[in-house]
Amino acid sequence: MRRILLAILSVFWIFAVPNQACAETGYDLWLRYQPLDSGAKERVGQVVGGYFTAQTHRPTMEAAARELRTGLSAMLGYQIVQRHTVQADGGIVLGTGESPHIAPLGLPLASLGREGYLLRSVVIEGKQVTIIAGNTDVGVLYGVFAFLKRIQLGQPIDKLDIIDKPKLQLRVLNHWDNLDRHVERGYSGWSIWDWQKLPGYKDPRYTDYARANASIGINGVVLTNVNANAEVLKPEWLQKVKALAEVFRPYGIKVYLTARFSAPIEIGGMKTADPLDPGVAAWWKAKIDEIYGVIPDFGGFLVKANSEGQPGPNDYHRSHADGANMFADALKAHGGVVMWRAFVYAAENPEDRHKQAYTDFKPLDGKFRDNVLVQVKNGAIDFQPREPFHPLFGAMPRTPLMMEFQITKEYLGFATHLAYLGPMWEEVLEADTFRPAKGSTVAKVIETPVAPGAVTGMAGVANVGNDLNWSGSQFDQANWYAFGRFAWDPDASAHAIARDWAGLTWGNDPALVDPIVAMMMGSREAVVDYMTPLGLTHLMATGHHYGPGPWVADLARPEWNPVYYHKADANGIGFDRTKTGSDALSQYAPEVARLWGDPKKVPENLLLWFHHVPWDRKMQSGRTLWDELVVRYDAGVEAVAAMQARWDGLKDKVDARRWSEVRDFLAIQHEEAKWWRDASIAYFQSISKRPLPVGHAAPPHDLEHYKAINNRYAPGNG
Ligand code: GCW
Repeated sequence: MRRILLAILSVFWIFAVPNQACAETGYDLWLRYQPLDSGAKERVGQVVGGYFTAQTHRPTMEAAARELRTGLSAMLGYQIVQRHTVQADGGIVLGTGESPHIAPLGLPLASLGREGYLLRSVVIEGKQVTIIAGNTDVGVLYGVFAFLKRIQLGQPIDKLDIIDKPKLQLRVLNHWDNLDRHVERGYSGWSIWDWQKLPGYKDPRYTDYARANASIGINGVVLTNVNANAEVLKPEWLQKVKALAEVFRPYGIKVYLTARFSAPIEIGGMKTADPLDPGVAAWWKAKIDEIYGVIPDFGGFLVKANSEGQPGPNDYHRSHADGANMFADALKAHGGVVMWRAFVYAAENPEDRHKQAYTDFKPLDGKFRDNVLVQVKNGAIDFQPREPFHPLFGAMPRTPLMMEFQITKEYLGFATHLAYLGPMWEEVLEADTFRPAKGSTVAKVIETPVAPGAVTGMAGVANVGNDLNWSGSQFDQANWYAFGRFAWDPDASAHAIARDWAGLTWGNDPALVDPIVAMMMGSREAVVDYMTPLGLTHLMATGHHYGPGPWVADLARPEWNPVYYHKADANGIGFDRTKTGSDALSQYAPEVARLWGDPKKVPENLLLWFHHVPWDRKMQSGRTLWDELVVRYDAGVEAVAAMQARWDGLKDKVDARRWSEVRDFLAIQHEEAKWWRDASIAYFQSISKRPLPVGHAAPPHDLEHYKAINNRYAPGNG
């Protein structure tokens, strides 16, 4: 009888839910829960008769149960329901160690920490049962997502014995969202925070956002731009923040805000924001107490100070530590943290921009309170397609350093260029700092607490907006996904993450996953090749950074000009950062400095980052540097054409709407890759005065044509 009923139900299901395969938009991200094929349905159905938890009426446990119900029901085609006893017919048992059904099993929960989970197949009273357990409800929620992911990826679920836990404590998205919903460096529409309708209306999208984050372990969200607006700290805005916090709380996500350093002046009516002024400290303490009165689990502040015009402690001749510690002292009582950014470079400072953050922060090691994390961008300049790792990693052994990656692709072609950032992040995380010794990779540096119990973390500048597909393109979702996975495990593999994402997002067929993963894995290098090959950097157009501008030389501050970075002249090209130049290399461990300081040993992909090199220098390929540069530009363009060809081959395997969107975006990327190649070659040739190597076509226009292109309305400008 039950089977007949289920069969009827599943027919109903098919008609009730429009066939998503025809009309997917990308809204469902990697949580698509597509119907399983009949074999998988049978196998999974045997394991998941229903689910049981003794711990009801707890918001996070309910979120976990809801996700399980939604996911399994959609994949199996019939409703999965909650059982009232564990023995009903096997199935899934959710709970923490205190749950009466889990406690007696003697599971190794102690090793899971606060957020880890365990998936284990056991037999209870002759019935096969799957345990999804954690020490906290959030651990259970993460376990549910892991379990659902296994099913989506067609992995076995009948003999489970899995334990997993995050290696970093704070796994945080940084939204550069302004209060008017404009997103700085946002290429996916407006901010998803509809401030004007908050707190009255909580868009259901906030819940889907929280689900997506929780599914990859993200546990914190900074709601506001680091170029901060003090208004958000006013009481009426805190009510809006509170409403978001309430939506996120069941998903284990805390909210954070950016603190504008001059807020005591701007909204507090004070004359100064000097961090050592007792009145200023008291103002912040009162403000922080007020925030916790509204949002008891508020996470803390992210601060950009004395950088790009933002106010900060240096305005009062105080150090970054003085500034950070003032916040830290007030947050400490509530368990909050300060994420203090090391992205500083000062106007009027003639020092190589590469060196300035290290110069400022290294002497402050050991001077920060223990609830301060110094948040360091992956490289010393600014989220470029390729940068060597930031010299601060490993150089501040007494200070928690938090990695900051940029998920939104400010310098990698915005939303339309397919660039999977996994390999870029992996490259940085795997890099050996040699501090204190060989093997101290950047991943190790950020994973290892500086003292027992000290805080650790990773931040990602979000690429989420109100576009239907969240991230501006289908493939940019992969970067959000990968960020979560690396924040959970900085030693993860970009390739394995790409495989998971492709399987979840496009379907599990290897005929689909293999070519998609191949596209993804080569995509970032393609961007490097057509934008900034061989260690070149920051050659983007002014302000919006959309398209090439290597010729730009007229901006107020030297380090805003591309010519500052490439230093091309009649003799050669590249930035000398050895002893004969800016000596930025001396900020790295001697082993690293020796390797990168030797033009014969430095990897060619960083050559021009560290060396000014003659145009005729012989490269590993046997070509001259000039010829090699041209070859790289063309390789980048060809790599995009190859992605187009691969994607064309997948037409019958991908739902029509998403397929066409990707096809069109790849066509845009191909045009823009050519634009980058042509404009760059036209410009550098005007300096190198060398002919193009045989077989490489001259740019179709003269240099003036490329210089005249003006995209002043490109999105996301600061
Ligand atoms: O990359 C630069 C961006 C700015 C940004 C800044 C930062 C938020 O161009 O838009 O400001 O970095 O990271 O603070």
